[in-house]
This record gives sequence, C-alpha cells and structure tokens, in this order.
Amino acid sequence: MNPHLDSFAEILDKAALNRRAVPRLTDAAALDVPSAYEVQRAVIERRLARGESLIGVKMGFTSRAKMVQMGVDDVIWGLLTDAMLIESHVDTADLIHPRIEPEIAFLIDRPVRTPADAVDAVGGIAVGYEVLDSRYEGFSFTLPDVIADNASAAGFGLGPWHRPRDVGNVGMLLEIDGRTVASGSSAAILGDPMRSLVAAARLAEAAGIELQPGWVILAGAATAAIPLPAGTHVRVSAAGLGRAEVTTR
Ligand code: 0L1
Ligand code: MG
Repeated sequence: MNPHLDSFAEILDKAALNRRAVPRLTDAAALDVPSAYEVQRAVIERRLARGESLIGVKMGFTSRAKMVQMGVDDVIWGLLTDAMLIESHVDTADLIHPRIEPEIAFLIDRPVRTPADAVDAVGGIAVGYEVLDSRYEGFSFTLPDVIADNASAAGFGLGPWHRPRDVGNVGMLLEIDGRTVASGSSAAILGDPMRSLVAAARLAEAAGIELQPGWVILAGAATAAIPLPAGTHVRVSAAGLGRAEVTTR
C-alpha cells in the first residue's frame, strides 16, 4: 500500500485508540474516494491484526437529506467488527464525541456475491442502533475524510431478529431517558431499507468482498444522529420489530 495512505490509517487508528480527535486528513493532503477506501481498509486491517473479526457492514448517507448536505449522490459504507457489537452498555469515555441513531438491520444467511443475491439472502430483520464517533475534530469532515474514517462507525446494537418482512415504511423512535428525541420512518432510508441492502451488495461486489452468512448489514438511519451523553438509557424501536436498548456510562 502507498505509505502515504498507510500513514493516514495510522493517524485514524491512533485517534480511536487514544480517544483524541485529529484534524481532517484533507486539510493537509489531497485524498480521492478510491484512496479513502484504501485508508478505510488499512484501518480495519489494523483492527483485524489485533484479533477482531469482520461481522458486517454499515451503510452511510442513506437519506436524501444527508446526501444533499454532503453534495453526494451515492451511499458510502464502512466495515463492522465483532468488537463494535454492543450488548447492553457503552462507556462514553471510550469514545470521543459519540452520537446515536436508529437503524434497520439485516441478517444475511447465505453468501451474497452480486446485488441480485441480496434480497433472497436476508434471514432476519431487526431494529438496531448505531453509535457514531468521528475521529475528526468537531465531527467535521469531507466525503473522503469520512470514508477513510470507516464512515464514523464506532459501535452498534440490535433488537431481536424477526423473519423477513416488508420494512419499507415503518415508524421508528429514538428515546433517551424515556423522552422521544427523534422519530421518523424507515422510508427515509433510500425510500426502503431493502434498497440500502442492495447498494451494500453493489459496493461489496465492487470491492471484491462477499457478504457472508451471519453478517449484519446496518442499512442506515431513519433520523438524524443525536449526541450520546454518559449516564443515560437509550431505547430505539420500530413498528413490528420491537426495540433495542443501551445504557451509557
Ligand atoms: O451512518 C451514517 O449514516 C453516518 C455516515 C457517516 C457520517 C456521519 O458521521 O454522520
Ligand atoms: Mg448509521
């Protein structure tokens, strides 16, 4: 790998490990989207070298509002490792400036080699949440910056899996300490979260990665991401899918 790109991966990996935000990479150097994905991959390789394993992917910029905000017309993705899976607690001291958002998640139960395989490969659907934590100062980035930073992925949690069903337009809520702080419809996710799954399969094919049985695909958020303070109880829910909960310390 280009040593220049590898040094970017080192900066982002250290930022996450040290919980210290860094300036945007693009403040100091040019970075295009393909190179940014190389940096992302090198960040993940560092995690895998520490014993983590890949367990899925997360889709980003899946709402029209976020695409317009970033001036892009396509989704991005990041990779999920087992160390990112949150069971019931998250320690905000392990993170820089975390945010949380409600997600629809798909469980893959057979290999997905092309986008045509995606829909039939879904073995389960759940409501979940994603904890975002940009490694950049001020949670501020350009498109290549955020791609390099693994699409701000930090953690995620899941509610119970349900048999595949239509989740094209289900109401979703994000509550903190019993107060609704955001609400929306799964239709905010590319019009139907299933489209995000197909997009994940397209990006996977382009990257030469096969989506594996057992992998989780976080399709995207139905609402804006909300800052995640310590000492709170968060609940996300989606009509017909139940809920997922997390407590922060
Ligand atoms: O998961 C997402 O849609 C977010 C992608 C990265 C941008 C951000 O951190 O808001
Ligand atoms: Mg997300």
